[in-house]
Amino acid sequence: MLTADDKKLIQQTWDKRVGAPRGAGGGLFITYPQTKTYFPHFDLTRGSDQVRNHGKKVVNALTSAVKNMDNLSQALSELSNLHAYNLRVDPVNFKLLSQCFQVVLAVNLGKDYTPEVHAAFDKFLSAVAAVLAEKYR
Ligand code: ZNH
Repeated sequence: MLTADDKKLIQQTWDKRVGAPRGAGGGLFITYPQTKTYFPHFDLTRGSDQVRNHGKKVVNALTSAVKNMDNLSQALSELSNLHAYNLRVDPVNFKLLSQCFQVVLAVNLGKDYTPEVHAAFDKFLSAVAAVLAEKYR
């Protein structure tokens, strides 16, 4: 469960616009190349239009998740359908992405990446991943 303090930290960090989520996508493809198999139709060259557009969509989705932390299932319900029924992304990949996200966050925040920030994002990203994966069977 996200505490009130967790939520505040996430909101504050998010508002600083650290650009973490987009770096995380690139990190995902480099660190876990198997994740590229979900994007056979993409030009995965760093900074390609497709990669940038996709990054923007994911960031927008996460921004709306940050704004709706008390209501994640509802806020992400369409995305949940998409990932479960259409894309069929193996849920393990959500963990990998969260990992990359934390690394980029740490690099961007430097000393502001406190254990509290780390823990809050861990919970938040797990909650997002749980919603995206809740319709799998
Ligand atoms: Zn995902 C898509 C979000 C994870 C894979 N995604 C997508 C989108 C969004 C998202 C917003 C768009 C939609 C539309 O268009 O409508 N994701 C997301 C999030 C997350 C994710 C938030 C977490 C956190 N994904 C993921 C992973 C993977 C994926 C991990 C694998 C690896 N996605 C995907 C795909 C797609 C998507 C494949 C489709 C693309 C195209 O465009 O085609």
